[in-house]
Amino acid sequence: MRILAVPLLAAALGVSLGAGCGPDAPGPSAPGGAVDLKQVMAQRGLTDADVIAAAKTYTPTGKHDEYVILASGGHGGNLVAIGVPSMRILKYVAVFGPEPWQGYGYGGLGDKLLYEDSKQGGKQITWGDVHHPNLSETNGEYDGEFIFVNDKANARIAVVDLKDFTTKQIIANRLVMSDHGGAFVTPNTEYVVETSQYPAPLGGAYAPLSEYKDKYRGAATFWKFDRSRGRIDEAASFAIELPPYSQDLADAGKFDSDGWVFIGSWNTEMSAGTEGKDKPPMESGASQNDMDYLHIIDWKKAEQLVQAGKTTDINGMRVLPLATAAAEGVLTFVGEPKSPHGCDVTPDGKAIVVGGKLDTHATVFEFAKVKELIAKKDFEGRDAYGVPILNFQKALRGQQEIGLGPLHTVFDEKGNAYTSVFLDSTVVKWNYNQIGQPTEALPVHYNIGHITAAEGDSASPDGRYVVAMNKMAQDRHLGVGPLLPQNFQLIDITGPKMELIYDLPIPLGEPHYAQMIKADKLKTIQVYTPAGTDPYTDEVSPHAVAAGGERIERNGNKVDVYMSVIRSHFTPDTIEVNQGDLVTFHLTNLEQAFDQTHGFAVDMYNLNVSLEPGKYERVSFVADRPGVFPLYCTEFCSALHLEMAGYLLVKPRA
Ligand code: RUQ
Ligand code: CUA
Repeated sequence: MRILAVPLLAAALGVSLGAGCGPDAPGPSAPGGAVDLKQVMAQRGLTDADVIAAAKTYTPTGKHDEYVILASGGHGGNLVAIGVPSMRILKYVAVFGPEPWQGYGYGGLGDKLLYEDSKQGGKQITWGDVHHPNLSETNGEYDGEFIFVNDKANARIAVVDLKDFTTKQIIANRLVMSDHGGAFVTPNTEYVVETSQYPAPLGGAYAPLSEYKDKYRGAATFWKFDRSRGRIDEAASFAIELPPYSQDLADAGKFDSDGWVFIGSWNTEMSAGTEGKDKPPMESGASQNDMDYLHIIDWKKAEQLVQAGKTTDINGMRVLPLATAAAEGVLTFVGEPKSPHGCDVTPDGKAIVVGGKLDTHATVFEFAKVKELIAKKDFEGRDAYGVPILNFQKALRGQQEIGLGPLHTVFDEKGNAYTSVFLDSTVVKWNYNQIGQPTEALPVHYNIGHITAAEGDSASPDGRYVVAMNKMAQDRHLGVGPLLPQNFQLIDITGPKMELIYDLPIPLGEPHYAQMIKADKLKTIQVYTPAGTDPYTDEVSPHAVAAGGERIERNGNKVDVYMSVIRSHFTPDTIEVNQGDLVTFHLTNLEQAFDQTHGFAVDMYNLNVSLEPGKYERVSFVADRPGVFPLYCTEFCSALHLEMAGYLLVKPRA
């Protein structure tokens, strides 16, 4: 770290030091409100390096960040949007769990996603374990339109629209019982790939653990993304049956390797734990083999076989059987060392980097070699399920000595790779075109998991910033009880050496993965236009009202309230119903002004929606509790916000 003399530093930062500045003469504030930098540094115990780091990250009021990180919220079940370099948290986006501020899960339109579409086996599930959010891509570049999110715990995939940062679809995978390697996209977002983690009989069937090898399976699901609708098309999707090897992270090839998907695995031992007997627990049972198998999938070939009808139907999903995938060259293996974890394709698409959790190397496969070996059917053998295996050495570009426990790798624009090293708690910089050259290690705090870089998984990374996503914070932040935040550390990678410049506590479940996109690629809307737009159809709802069209329609015990919402009143504001009526509020926020959001809550009925400008919402419920229930606006919207209220009067049954 360069140490600058204070006056020089001040000049570099453009800060006036004031007239009387000196070691024993802390001067007064300079004219124009500038402060004495040296005095502030002394008072706060800051070094020159601290101040440089601050200047690199500080983003003055009203100024915006250059990048946005979209991070998983772990088992908080949501997404986090964070500005870079300021590391200011911008938003949590509700995905798999209810969230009252966004009015998600409290009676509004989003309830269908959260409580109906996302059911697994008829069970309502209101949390998720988000691991790997992936941005939609066009020609291998983040296009800023969508982000896809997986739920490891319940094998679900969600589609979040970045136009309004709203979850638009949740799909329950009816084949597998958990996923981990999701939600990775192919270079034009043709497919969103989801791979199972813990093997189980496909389709949710029962089989005892003694039948693990025969009946338990993994699968890679290829969800077809319909860009024009902004939704996954379940009917056009398919899956490939895989051996019960605990498939892990995945990445799609690009350029030379376009049409291929690579998936790590870590349990070729097929350990199912103790099985209640004297077998070793999975921890050691699954760590016996020196090598597991990198799964190499030719998805374009798989697509052809699916179209030719070579699939079987499991729970309504077209599944390409394992034997077919193995025989037809859809699925090939190559060994990957020591409990492999991360699997990352280089920006040029020419190599695949694998980190072994118990290894000291990053292993780099050369895609051209892999492709040639497969074309020549140059196999070293087959696994117990008939899947061809390539020779490890023949497929290799090389192995880079990294340190203990390499996990994930991201890239810059100069051929550098940045690998997170779990056991060493470092970020290691190396060059994937010059394997064997010296590396640079930067200590981070502590036990880094994932890592993200500016546009770092795209075909053209930006360099600039890397963020170490550390799993622990320990002494880094003030104490808040035994459940500690995680710690994101921002690293400046523009200089000759990596520099750690900021710590951000993440007060959520462990964010497993994130992508960092150039902020100007996000084309978010400010209002729903025209007023009355249903955010789930992007069209004006047939139930929206214009001013003057408000009314209450009664049909037997059905009551439909067509209500407009505008500063600072609800029209109508008095709604009388009978106990037992099925009441539906059709709410139209007539505002078209930026940030003019209202809320709509009915006290004691667990109903609460957010009404961003122009938004249509619908709230349906049975008025089963008689009494007088205030309804009010939950979003502070004007000087007369408190007056934005009304009454729901539920007359008791005679
Ligand atoms: S992985 S534990 Cu992303 Cu490293 Cu899930
Ligand atoms: Cu509308 Cu407060």
